[in-house]
Amino acid sequence: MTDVPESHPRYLSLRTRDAIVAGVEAGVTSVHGLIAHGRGEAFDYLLGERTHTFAKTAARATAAMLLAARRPVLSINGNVAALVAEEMVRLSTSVEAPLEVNIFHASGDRERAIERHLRDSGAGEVLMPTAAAQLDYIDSNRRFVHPDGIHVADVVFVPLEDGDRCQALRKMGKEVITVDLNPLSRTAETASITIVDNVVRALPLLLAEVADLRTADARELQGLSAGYDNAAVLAEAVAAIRGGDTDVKSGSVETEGGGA
Ligand code: PTJ
Repeated sequence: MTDVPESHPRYLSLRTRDAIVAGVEAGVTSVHGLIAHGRGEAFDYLLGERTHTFAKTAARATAAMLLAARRPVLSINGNVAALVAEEMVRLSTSVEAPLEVNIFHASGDRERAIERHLRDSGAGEVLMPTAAAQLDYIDSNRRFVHPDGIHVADVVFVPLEDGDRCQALRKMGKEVITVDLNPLSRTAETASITIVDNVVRALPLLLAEVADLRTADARELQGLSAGYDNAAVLAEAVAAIRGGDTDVKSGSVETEGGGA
């Protein structure tokens, strides 16, 4: 782990890097995950390493959609397991959605390491990929799913996703929710809801939104997700990156992160 002091302006960013490196060393995260993380860091830097209003809007719609879903499933890859395993386990309990391991870079050893890591983080049952159930419209390793999980889900939460599976899941008629710091990615554009924020900030925010909506009735939940406009949220994120930061005018939600 880094010996950078807490007073360092990039402390949180460096701690998050440590978590990804530890994930690779533990066999949980792919080495490709380091590259994906670096790309995420670049976008986070451009966003000021803080949660914007558009991310809060998307997180609230996500909470509503997950709570209203008939069969929600939370998909876990190597980066998500390294960064937010405990938060994903808590989300699984609070929205009653199973956790399912699903990775892009094929490795049975890594799938089992992710499963162990989730259990060490408090998970009960963890659904694993099978050859028995496969997604349509996709050829990568992500097509292998669990017959009682992603295969039959109506809503799939897929943080840090690659575009192919997101498109395949949408073609199969499922709602897809993602967390992606890049508002221009195929995943961001294809998903039903995109939370443009660092997953380490987005998960605590999402858990708080779920707690807040826990007592909402079905009509309120339905209204929140039906009234959500992903294209508008992505346009606000792109504007923030280009310097037309809407939060500067309307007041920011949260200021956590290393700062530049
Ligand atoms: O464990 P595996 O084999 O499933 O692999 C997982 C990765 C993430 C390596 C794989 O899905 C992949 O290659 O993803 P991509 O296509 O690089 O896309 C990852 C997206 O997540 C990119 O748009 C990044 O900007 C974004 N991203 C990276 N780190 C974060 C992030 N978004 C939010 N929070 C982050 N910490």
